[in-house]
This record gives sequence, C-alpha cells and structure tokens, in this order.
Amino acid sequence: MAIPCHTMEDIVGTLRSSLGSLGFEVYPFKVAWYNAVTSSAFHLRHPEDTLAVVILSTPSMFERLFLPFLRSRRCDLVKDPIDQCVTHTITTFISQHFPDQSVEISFDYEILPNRRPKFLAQTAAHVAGAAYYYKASDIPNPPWGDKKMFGVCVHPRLGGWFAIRALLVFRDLEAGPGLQQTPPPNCVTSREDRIDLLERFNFHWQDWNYRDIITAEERYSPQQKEYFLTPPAQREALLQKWGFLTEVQNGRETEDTIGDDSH
Ligand code: B12
Repeated sequence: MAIPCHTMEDIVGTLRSSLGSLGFEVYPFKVAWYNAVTSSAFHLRHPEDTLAVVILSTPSMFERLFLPFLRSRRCDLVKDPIDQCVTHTITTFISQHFPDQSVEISFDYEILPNRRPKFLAQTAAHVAGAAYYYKASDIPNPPWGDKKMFGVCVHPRLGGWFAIRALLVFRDLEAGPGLQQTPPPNCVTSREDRIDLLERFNFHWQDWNYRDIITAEERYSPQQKEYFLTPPAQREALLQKWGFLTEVQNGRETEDTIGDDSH
C-alpha cells in the first residue's frame, strides 16, 4: 500500500531509495532552471518553482533491473526492450507510490509530432547538477568552423557510462527555497580536452571511447556491452541465445509459461 507523500524531501527520498536500488540516479530541479537556458520552443510549460526530477540509469541498471525484467517475460518485443523496461518500471513506481500526485512523465526516446524531443535530457542533467553538458558553443574559437557538433554530458563518477532516461514533473508541487541549484562537477576543464571529448562523441561514438574521457568508477559489464554493441535488429536473436526469450513473447507460446512473474 503506497503512503502518500507531500513534501519535496519525501518524494526525492522515496525515488532515491527505491529507484536507486534498481540502478537509477535521481536529481531534482526547478522548472525555472531549465527554462532559463533553453529557447522558448523547448520550455517546460509549468510555473517556474514546479518540482522536476531527472532520472539517469547507471551501469548496474542492466543487471539489477533489465535482466530480471526479461526473465519476468513482460517484454513483448514490439518496442525497444530497454525502453519498455524503463517505462514500465517508472510509470508503475509513480502510480503506486504517488497516487495523490499529478506527475507528468517523459522519456528520453519520446519525440513530439514537430520532431522535437519531449525534453532535452542533457540540459536537464546539467541544470540538475547531475552531469556537465559540454557543448561546442562553450569552446572558444572551435576548430570545426560551422560544422554542427553534438554536445555530450559527462558524469563525475561514471564518465559517459550512463544514460538519461526520464523527466518527472510534479505538477502541483512547488520546490520552494529548500531546493538550491548546484552546478554539475566540471570534470573536462581544458579547451584541448573538451575538443577531444566532442570529437570522440561526434566522429567516433561507435567505439565508445568518449565514455572514458575521465576514469569511470563503474562501466558496463561485458554482457551489457555485447547487448548494446549488437545492432537493434539483431538483439532479439541475442536475447534468445542468452535464453531470456521464449516464444511467449512472440505470442506463440502455450498458456503454461504465461504469468511467470519473477520481476
Ligand atoms: C535526437 C537525438 C540524436 C540525434 C541528433 C543528436 C542531437 N544532439 O541533436 C542523433 C540520431 C544524431 C543522435 C545520435 C547519438 N546519440 Co542521441 N539523442 C537524441 C535525443 C533524442 C534528442 C537530442 C535533441 O534533439 N536535442 C535538441 C537540440 C536542439 O538540443 P541542444 O543541442 O542540446 O540545444 C539546447 C541546449 O543547447 C540548451 N542550452 C542553450 N544554452 C545552454 C546553456 C546551458 C548551461 C545548458 C545546460 C543548456 C543550454 O538550449 C538548446 C535548445 O534551446 C537525446 C535524448 C533527449 N531526449 O534529449 C539523445 C542523446 C543526446 N543521445 C545520446 C547518445 C548517447 C547518442 C549516440 C552516442 C548514440 C547512442 N544512443 O548510443 C549518438 C552520438 C551522436 C553522434 N555522433 O551521432 C545521449 C547522450 C548522453 C550524454 N552523455 O550526453 C542522449 C541524451 C540519450 C540518452 N538517453 O542518454 N542522437
């Protein structure tokens, strides 16, 4: 039975203790901080003091949550399995723990009809103090001329070994003066290192070296690397090889395996 939570501290504490044990990190921020840096087309349409929370997945999410999710056979292979797992976990968690709150949930992979992402994950991570967002526009006299270079966030403990998964907006909750903005740790300081980082992310992102721009305390396991290095179209075959998928997920199984819920 969920206990209604009403204060920002309760909410953030509940999110941190529960989602933390599944391999997520949780960072609160105020809508005003995000809107202060983005152009109006990307603004979050909520009053400026509204509590928002950005959720990151750390390397251990794969073993703590994703593999058990696959074993629970909730995965239907219609959507990306990781997206499905994160979506299921977060939406279920919010409805069970905060039934009295109106929470708008957005996921990193959601794109609006106008082709814009529902939220700017990197900006949210930066303003919340989670991971510094390094952008070409911050580099004086950049060496690439007018070429469009995508920016990248670096986490002080995980380097690039993480993903930004979701944004929660607690529509009726004001964060108030108890929440003060802390800048994210700036761990790539020199111009040369920032150029190196952006070149790794833009020109060689497939080799994942951008993730090791600083020494990370935690990295993806060999199994997780194998999963993400497998092209999406071949992941179903990989999961089958690992023994996670049975024919039930393709809708072809007999009833005796349905309902085995070990999640
Ligand atoms: C569309 C998209 C792509 C597109 C285009 C990339 C892009 N950046 O536009 C493509 C397909 C190319 C792509 C590729 C990749 N992507 Co991508 N992608 C996205 C996605 C869905 C949206 C990005 C977007 O459209 N941004 C819109 C532009 C306009 O935003 P912007 O450039 O940041 O501009 C804003 C800021 O500059 C801000 N701003 C202005 N001033 C200031 C000042 C400050 C201080 C701050 C904080 C902000 C700020 O205002 C601007 C808007 O007004 C995000 C997830 C998400 N929901 O955000 C992932 C994301 C950026 N991708 C990610 C990754 C990892 C990748 C890949 C490595 C592939 C992969 N998934 O493994 C490659 C690498 C890039 C490459 N070399 O190709 C990660 C990055 C993680 C990180 N550490 O930063 C994200 C965050 C996904 C995630 N779940 O973690 N991607």
